[in-house]
Amino acid sequence: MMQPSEHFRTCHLCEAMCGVVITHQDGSVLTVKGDKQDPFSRGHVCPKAVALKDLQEDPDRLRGPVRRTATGWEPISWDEAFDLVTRSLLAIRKQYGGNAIGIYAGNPTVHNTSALMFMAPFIHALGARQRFSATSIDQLPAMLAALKMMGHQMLLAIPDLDRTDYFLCIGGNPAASNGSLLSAGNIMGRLRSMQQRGGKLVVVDPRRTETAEKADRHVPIRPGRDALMLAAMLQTIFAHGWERPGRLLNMLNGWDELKAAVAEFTPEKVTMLTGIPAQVIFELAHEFSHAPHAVAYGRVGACTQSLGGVTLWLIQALNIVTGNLDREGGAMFTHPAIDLVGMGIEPGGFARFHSRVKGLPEFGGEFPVTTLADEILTPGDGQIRALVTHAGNPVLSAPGGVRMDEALASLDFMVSMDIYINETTRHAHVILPPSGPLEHGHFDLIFNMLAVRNVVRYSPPMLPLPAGQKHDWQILFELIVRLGGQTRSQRLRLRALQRVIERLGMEGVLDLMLRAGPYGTRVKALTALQDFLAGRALAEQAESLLKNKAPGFWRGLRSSSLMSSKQQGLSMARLRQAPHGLDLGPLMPAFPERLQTRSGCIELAPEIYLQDMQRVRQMLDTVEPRSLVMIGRRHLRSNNSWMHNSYRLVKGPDRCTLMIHPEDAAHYGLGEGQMVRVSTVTGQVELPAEISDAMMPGVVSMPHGFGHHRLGVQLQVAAAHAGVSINDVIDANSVDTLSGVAVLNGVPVEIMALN
Ligand SMILES: Nc1nc2c(c(=O)[nH]1)N[C@H]1C(S)=C(S)[C@@H](COP(=O)(O)OP(=O)(O)OC[C@H]3O[C@@H](n4cnc5c(=O)[nH]c(N)nc54)[C@H](O)[C@@H]3O)O[C@H]1N2
Ligand SMILES: Nc1nc2c(c(=O)[nH]1)N[C@H]1C(S)=C(S)[C@@H](COP(=O)(O)OP(=O)(O)OC[C@H]3O[C@@H](n4cnc5c(=O)[nH]c(N)nc54)[C@H](O)[C@@H]3O)O[C@H]1N2
Ligand code: SF4
Ligand SMILES: [Mo]
Repeated sequence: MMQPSEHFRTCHLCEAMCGVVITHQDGSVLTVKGDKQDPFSRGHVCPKAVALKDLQEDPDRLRGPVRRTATGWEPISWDEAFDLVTRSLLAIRKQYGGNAIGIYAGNPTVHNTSALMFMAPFIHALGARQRFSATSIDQLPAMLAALKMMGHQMLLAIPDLDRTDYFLCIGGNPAASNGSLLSAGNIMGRLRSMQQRGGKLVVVDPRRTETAEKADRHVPIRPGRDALMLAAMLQTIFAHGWERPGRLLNMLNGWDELKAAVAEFTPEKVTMLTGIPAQVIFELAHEFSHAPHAVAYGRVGACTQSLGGVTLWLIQALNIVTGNLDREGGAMFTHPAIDLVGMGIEPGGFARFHSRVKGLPEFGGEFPVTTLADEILTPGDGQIRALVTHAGNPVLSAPGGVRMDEALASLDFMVSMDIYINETTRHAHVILPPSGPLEHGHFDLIFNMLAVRNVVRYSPPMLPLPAGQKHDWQILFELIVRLGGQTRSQRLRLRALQRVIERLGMEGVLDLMLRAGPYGTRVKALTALQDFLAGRALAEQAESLLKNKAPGFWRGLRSSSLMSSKQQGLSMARLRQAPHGLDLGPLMPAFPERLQTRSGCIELAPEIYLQDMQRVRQMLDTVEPRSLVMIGRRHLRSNNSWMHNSYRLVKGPDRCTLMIHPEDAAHYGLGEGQMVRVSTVTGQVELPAEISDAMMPGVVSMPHGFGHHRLGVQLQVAAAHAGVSINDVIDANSVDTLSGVAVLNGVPVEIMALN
């Protein structure tokens, strides 16, 4: 028996990047605790941290490739699996072209360093023209606003929580989610500190959430009406001369257009529609514009609704008009150690082309996942016949789950890179499972860009890669070689590059990126590597990398200097000496230097939003029947659809309930715990009622990520806490017509009490 040892790493399960200390012995985890020496999270963890053990040790987690046969799943060798996948995909590509191949990348892809790093070249090699991800059921409107206003989809403004005096939180519930597009170790503690400094937390949400309970003010709002409230706040600010853009004024386009666009939205006019008294909107506008530092922030509830696009724009407009963008205590931009914006990854694009069946706009080259089933089920040129999924569970996570199930079952070929046989992957012909969570290194390429401080940390693998297993990137790279080389010589080049990267390891690639970054020695010879990782011209880049056009790359590979600490600046060696992570300082003003717009100015009133305001204006004149509407909900002990197989997380009272206000419950004759049927145009589900005055009357709430009863799912614990899937009753046809994001909140429903 070995002595127990300690391992320090970042928990990758949500965006908060908590440092954890894991004690382990002989390959098994003994304890998982908060790492008090982590400068970012200072020992904070949530109950999900222990799930690192449960995931690593889960007997249901796949340890090797499997193939679906008529009689069940059969283990196969990696070679057989890669052969089968390559043969099937190439045959379909040859017969029908790249339009017939689709890919869906799910949320954990962005929490998995090596997968994220090699996803773009993989997509390039695959030649998939039909790309989908969780973006279109999540943060798309925030990225669209960044693209249109700041010129780059990744220039997301982060609330400077530690220095603000007023945090206006719209449609986010950090007490459950731990913060999103807002990485902040111990976010609730940080908010408490703000309140202790005399700052105010204001929560706009149809439910009095766990965050709202802690707030100085909770503003209940009718779902989907945030744009009206925001327009009225801006109108009030302009009408009273409370605007003060400060230094931003010299960097702005569109001031007058914005002012005109909100002019008719007086607080009185929006009161009926939003359910917010005019006086409250007036007070919010006054407080926000008079606070020394204020920041408005909108998350899932603000994004995934029928006015998600304009809502996220108006939130940023509010920050700008009050001078709170790019300013201490306002909404700021990070200067990350690996700067994807500075590295020149694609700024992104919107509506450059449209989806085949429904004509929905692409965003960043992707179509909304709400139309994935249409693209699979609708015959014609460009119909998807083969699908690749990576770390995604669209059967549960995307609207129209029942039809998604049908669509996936009809595919000619499907391969999933995933750790489980779940609601989605059970349709795959082959599953290629990557290494367990503690068997690979971790570096937050994305969340360092979204954090309230500039931080950086590397977590080495805690356990060696078990024999016969592969990391996400190794799976992706093998497929890059097999699918990406059109000719023999191209394949040979890619194979040679694969060997180079095998030797470098993910750590070596990260080292190069760190050294090329703003805190490194600024090795500038990485263009070929960057182009490769951005998915541009694979074989050519392999060639130029191999031809020594990237001296830094080779220097790193050849000399032991790669891991030596003599290097100046930030490197992997530096990070290895700082097992608790490094704090690189508070957020700093970034504009105009980091602005990426063509005009060099912040675009305050992009045309697409001005046009969409028509839709918001029309709402002022329509009288609509008051129907019951449904919103979503997250719980601290859950994580989307894939962590219900940890008994420690799912045990306790049933969390898949329909929350309903007592008045509504009485109206429908519903008692506590009684089964209730929820129906929409799409379908129906039945679940227990949970009566709560935290709900706004007229609004019910159901969590997502449940519905594990589906036949063939191999998740023992989850199946015993199956619940039902909200996305079985959410209409996949319902999208924000501007951005294409799914409408997951404010969904009209009918309910009926069952006996
Ligand atoms: N424990 C846990 N943590 C998670 C996750 C998880 O599943 N569980 N998921 C992770 C992921 S992928 C993400 S994207 C983040 C999400 O992070 P958050 O956005 O902070 O999380 P949600 O709980 O979805 O918060 C959305 C809130 O919007 C409210 N809402 C619904 N409709 C409306 C509306 O029309 N207007 C307004 N103003 N509010 C509305 C809901 O009541 C809810 O409180 O959390 C991440 N962290
Ligand atoms: N109604 C409603 N629907 C929603 C939401 C909502 O608020 N309401 N929220 C939406 C949001 S914000 C999101 S982000 C999406 C999430 O949607 P998805 O990303 O589609 O779903 P997840 O539940 O995150 O599924 C993650 C999958 O990744 C696998 N996995 C986990 N770790 C790894 C890994 O390291 N490598 C690989 N290869 N696989 C791994 C898991 O087994 C699981 O199959 O759901 C969305 N759906
Ligand atoms: S809040 Fe919980 S799930 Fe998120 S990083 Fe921290 S410990 Fe992990
Ligand atoms: Mo998400």
